[in-house]
Amino acid sequence: MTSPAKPKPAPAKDGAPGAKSAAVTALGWLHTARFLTTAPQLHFLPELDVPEIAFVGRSNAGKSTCINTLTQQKQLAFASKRPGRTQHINLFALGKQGATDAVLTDLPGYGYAAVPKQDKIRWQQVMANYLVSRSNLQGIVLMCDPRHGMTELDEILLDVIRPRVEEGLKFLVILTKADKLTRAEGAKALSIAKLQAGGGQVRLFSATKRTGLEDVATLLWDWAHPAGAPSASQAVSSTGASPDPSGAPDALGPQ
Ligand SMILES: Nc1nc2c(ncn2[C@@H]2O[C@H](COP(=O)(O)OP(=O)(O)OP(=O)(O)O)[C@@H](O)[C@H]2O)c(=O)[nH]1
Ligand SMILES: [Mg+2]
Repeated sequence: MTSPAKPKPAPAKDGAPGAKSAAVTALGWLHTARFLTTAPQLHFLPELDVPEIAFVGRSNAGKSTCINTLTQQKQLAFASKRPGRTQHINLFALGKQGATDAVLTDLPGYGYAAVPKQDKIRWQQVMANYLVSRSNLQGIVLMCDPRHGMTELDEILLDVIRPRVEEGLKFLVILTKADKLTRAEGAKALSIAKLQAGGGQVRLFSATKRTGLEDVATLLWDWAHPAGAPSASQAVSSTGASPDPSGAPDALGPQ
């Protein structure tokens, strides 16, 4: 008996014939994103058993903008010129309605100078706990503005997640705002970040020019649909954390 076929993007190599259709599948999947829930603290997050992909990085690096670009939605995640815009952990469900097969997590950024030191420390602990203990975490996307390079706080984060990456957690460094770099600066930033990423992948990305969009989308699709994994489950609805079928935010809404 054959198992039901699952949409599988062909292997994505830039320029390869399958890359385009893989990206179309991946972008279509990402476009299904809808607000799931928001939590001020870790223990308010629903337990889920679908793969979760977290976006982390310094405040203002472009995490929320990247999520909006990947999902092709203008205001799914709140982005702002003012650092510190995202202050809660916001979850977005992916997959056809009623068959959520993955979740994207937009985390508040770290390193925002105006935040009191105590709050910074508290947040670093919350985030470290999340990254270390979230059992359905499948991958981490570290957003980094290549004009600033990897900062001390990024290095701390790398140390926190290293054991999980060694155990198979997927890891991608996105060098954001690539539109602000010349081609040579981009190439240099890429090779430096590859040295620092310790086994993770690195991509240049621009929300304004859509640089790297198809490649990153395909990568995330592959993370969430590893070969041999069971097909999309009803896991989210079974936890009672089912998204509103209308796709509308709940009373709290993302922060
Ligand atoms: N030029 C350019 N600007 C970008 C890009 N991505 C994000 N930005 C801008 O960077 C600023 C911060 O973007 P956000 O997406 O809010 O950053 P964030 O990492 O979510 O910030 P916090 O929520 O504070 O952690 C906004 O003004 C965005 O328009 C990009 O690819 N190119
Ligand atoms: Mg944000």
